[in-house]
Order: sequence, then structure tokens, then C-alpha cells
Amino acid sequence: MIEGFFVRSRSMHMSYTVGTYLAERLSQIGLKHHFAVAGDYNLVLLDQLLKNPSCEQVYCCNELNCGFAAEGYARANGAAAAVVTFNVGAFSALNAVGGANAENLPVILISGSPNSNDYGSGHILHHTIGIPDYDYQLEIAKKLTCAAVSITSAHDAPEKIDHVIRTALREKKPGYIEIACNVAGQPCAVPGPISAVIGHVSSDPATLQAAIAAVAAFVDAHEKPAVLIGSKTRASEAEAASIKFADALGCVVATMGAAKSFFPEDHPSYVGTFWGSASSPGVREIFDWTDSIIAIAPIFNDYSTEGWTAWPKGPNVALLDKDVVKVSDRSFDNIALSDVLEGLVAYYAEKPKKDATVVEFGRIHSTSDRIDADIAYEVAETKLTRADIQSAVQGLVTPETTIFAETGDSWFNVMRMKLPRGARVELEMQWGHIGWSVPATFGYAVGSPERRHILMVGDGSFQLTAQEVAQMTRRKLPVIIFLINNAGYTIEVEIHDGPYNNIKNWDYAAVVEAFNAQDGKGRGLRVTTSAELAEAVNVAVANTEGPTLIECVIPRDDCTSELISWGRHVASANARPPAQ
Ligand SMILES: Cc1ncc(C[n+]2csc(CCOP(=O)(O)OP(=O)(O)O)c2C)c(N)n1
Repeated sequence: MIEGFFVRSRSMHMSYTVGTYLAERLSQIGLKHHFAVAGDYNLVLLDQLLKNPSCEQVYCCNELNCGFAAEGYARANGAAAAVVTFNVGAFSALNAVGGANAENLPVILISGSPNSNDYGSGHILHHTIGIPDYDYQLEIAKKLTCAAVSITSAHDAPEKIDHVIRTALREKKPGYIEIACNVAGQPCAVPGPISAVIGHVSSDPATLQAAIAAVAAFVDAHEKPAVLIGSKTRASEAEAASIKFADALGCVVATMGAAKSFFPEDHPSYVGTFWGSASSPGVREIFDWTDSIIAIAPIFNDYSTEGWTAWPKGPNVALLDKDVVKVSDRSFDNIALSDVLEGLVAYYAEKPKKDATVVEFGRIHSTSDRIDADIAYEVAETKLTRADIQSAVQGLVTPETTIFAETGDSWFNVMRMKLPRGARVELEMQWGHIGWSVPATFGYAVGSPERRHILMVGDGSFQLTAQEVAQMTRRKLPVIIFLINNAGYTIEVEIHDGPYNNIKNWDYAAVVEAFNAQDGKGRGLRVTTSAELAEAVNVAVANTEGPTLIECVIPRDDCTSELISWGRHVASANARPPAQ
């Protein structure tokens, strides 16, 4: 409503350029920021974007980080934009765009591109591979995004921009827009109502009814169903509906590793993580005992199935995905997951609860919960352990907290945490680019300053993208970083060890001080005992004017037992000999 008024009132008084049109659309879809690295192909565009005060420009140290910062922002705000220069910038950002695709996040990558007169002219331009053909970046972007356009004329810019933003928002996938450097400032049409871009697409009514009936028949035919929540539940906008579905059905609910925090952990039906041998206590057993699984928006890959050893599939699994349902050899598409779940909620409203798995879980679940066991640690002058770090993070988690857990043992540490309702965990398990978490936490923190942000990152991962801590310092973001210095790539050690898993040690705490230069308020602390860790956590909580990095020094082989067994399964899957 407000946005519509904003468009009308502005459009009566001001004219638009391609760049201000784009800025208007970005702010209309709810972006208060966009991320950028400057380059001569995008400078005019950046000027145009700056003219819109409601969508602030936020700078990054490099384009890979810029893409990941946008990816993190999209996790907090539902969408994001990153602006980069041609080839040298965009190619780095495209890695993060691949990540946004894998993680189902609508990140719009915007690249400045050559002067429109240079297309087809035979001119060779800087930053390119030295051939007078400038389509190859667009062609690559088409593979990694759901919609990609090149704008070389202001005339068709509005519909091209709208097409990319609309498709990205609907599909929850990244989009790509390149704008010729001499076109960004050209006059352009006034934006129409934003509802044309963000309008809701309805489920096909007949298919929806048929899908609901098929799932209901599947559930009715089984005595002991269990619900498994997958990581695409958020992208499917089905988190609220899946809670209602769990309430109506009354059976156990587990989350997959990548979906940690996508279902409230204080819900009476919630049992923990299902992840093969890395499952929470009792969860693998209850999934062995169940006679049917309703899998909601899962991603079953080699990692999430623990090297294909814990892969729910076959006739006893109903798949309720983002816009397709597959059950009992029937398939229904063009339906929204939340509509399917709401239909099932109505169907089960008056029926007796299917709670056999809840009763059984109560029987098999050990009372010696390893999470509680781990939190009861003693603050002492003894050598710091992995469990101490896990406990320190657990102690900081509030309903307003988001924990970013980087690829590595941080995944398995965070699986053990107990989350109050409202707390979130962010993981990048499908793409799994180490170093993702530093810029992604930065972007997320820009987009949700009201929350507490905690980052758990290994030393190996940190070395890829460390410089983005400087942007946290620049914007005074009080992110608390637990950097686990275990002297190497421990997760890789558990999969397959060799000299390539040893890394050069850094003085990580000093790195933060270096980023401070003359004006930063970041803190860097190095701890080797649990007592020092407790003290450092107090310093971190008190530092509200910048990030605090706590370098936690632990032995190389101090990792979770889940990592060890998961790593063994993944190694076996990797080692399968070629089929004859
Ligand atoms: C960009 C990229 N390069 C390489 C890898 C392979 N890789 C996966 S995990 C990992 C090591 C992570 O080590 P660290 O951050 O120290 O965490 P730890 O395992 O010690 O907990 C590597 C190299 C990757 N996932 N992404």
C-alpha cells in the first residue's frame, strides 16, 4: 500500500533513468540495502542507485564476498542485490550466485557491462578475455540463475528488470541483470504498480485437491507416520503451515541437518535432527521404527544422506516439495506447498492424532541427552575443548539470536544446540563453499541489526574471506565470531587425510586489530582455556561497537563424534569404484 503510494507520488514529480528505475524496484520489494564493489563499468549505475535514499549502498572488499553478503542478506530479508563490474568482478560473484541457486535464495546480481556502441563493433575491451564478443558473461549467468537479461537500451529496460526480479522472487532463485555502462543513466519509463512484480501465483485448484487427497490417503494407510522437515521449507514459505500440519497430525517431527531451526524446537512433536549416524539421540531409531515418512521440501544429497546410507525413499515416503507433490507413484505440480499443508490441516482437524511415533519416541529416547551433558561444563584453567566452545555458544543463544555455522565441525556443533523459539541457524550445506559464512554473516547482520549474530567458523574457512570482518568493523556490527583454531581442515581430515589438510597458522586475533586501523572498534581475543573463553565471551557481549573475534585454540583431533562417523560414510561414498 505504502509502496504504491510512493510510486504514484514520485512518478508525478520525477523522471526515471534505468538505474533509478532499478533502485525503485529494489526498494519496492523490501530491500533497504544493496551490496557493491565499484568498477568503471558500473560507476554510473552506482551513482543512479545512490539517488534512492531508501536503498542504501553497502560496500564489500571483493566481489565473492559481495555475492555472499547479498546471499546472507537474502536469508534475513527474503531477497538481496549485489552490484559488480564486468568479468573481473562478476566472475567472482558468480560463485556466490551458484550458492544462492543451490540454497534457494533470490539474489539479484547486477553487473555493469560494456558501452552499448562496443557491442558488435570489433573493439577489444579491458577486463574481458580479449575477444570482441561480450555475451559470454550473460551465457554463464543463464546457467546459474532463473532469469538473466542484458540491457543495452533504456527502451526495454523496465520489462527486463521486472522479469528478472519477478522470476527470482517466485522461484526463490538468483537472477542476473547486466546494464551497459552508457545506458544506466539514460531516461526510462516510470515504474508501474509493484504488484505486477510481486503478485502471488495461485495453486491450480483441481491439482491441489487431488494432491491433498492423495497425501491424506497415504497417511491414512499408515499407522506410524513421521514428518521430516527439509531445507527448502523456508524457500517454499511453508514454515508456518508445517507447524499447523504437525499440530493436526500429532506425529514426531525431525529436521534435516540443513533445516536446523526451520521448525520450533520447543514444539511437543519435535525430536531433533535426522541425519543418519549424526542424528540427535533416538531420532535415527524412531525413523527406523516408523512405517511412513512425510518429507517436506528436503534436499537429499550425498552429504544429507550420509553418503547415501540414510536416504528416505521408496513407497513409504511421500514427498511434499516446493511446488510438486509425489506420493504413491503419483505426481502433482503447479501447487504451493503451503496450500497443500493447509488442506491437510483442514482434513486432519477433526481426526484422531497419529501419535504412535511420539509415544514410541518417549520410550526409546535416552534421558542422558548429550546436549545437556555438554552444556554442564566447568570454567577452569584446563585446556580448552571443542565442547567448551559449543557450551559457550549455547549460553549466548536467545530467541533473537542467529548462529551462522560454517562448513566443518561447526555444522555438527550447531546440530547439538537447543534453540529457543525465534532463534535461527544459517547453514550453506548444499553449496558448501568454505568462507561463505564470514561475508554472509556480514550481509545478514546488515539486514537484521535487531538480532544477535554469532558466527562459528573454522580456521581454514576463515582464511578464504577474512577481510569481510573489516566491513563488520566499518559498520560497527557487534557480530561475535568463534574462530575454531584446530590447526587445519579437520572435516577433510575425517574424510581423507593428507598434508593438504594442514594450513599456515595466523594470529587471528591480531588480524582483527589490523582491520581496526585508526577508527575501528573490533576486538580480537585468543583463548586456550575455558576460563579465558568465559572472560572473552563477556568482552564480546560488552562490545557493541564492532565485531569480536574469539580465537579458540583446540587440539587438531578434538571434534564431534558425529563428524567422525559422517566423514567415514562420505569417504566410502566417494570411494565407490566405477561401475563395470
Ligand atoms: C571453496 C571451497 N574450497 C574447498 C572446499 C573443501 N573443504 C570443505 S571443508 C574444508 C575444510 C574446512 O576447515 P575448517 O574451516 O578449518 O573447519 P574444520 O573442519 O576444522 O572444522 C575444505 C577445504 C570447500 N568446501 N569449498
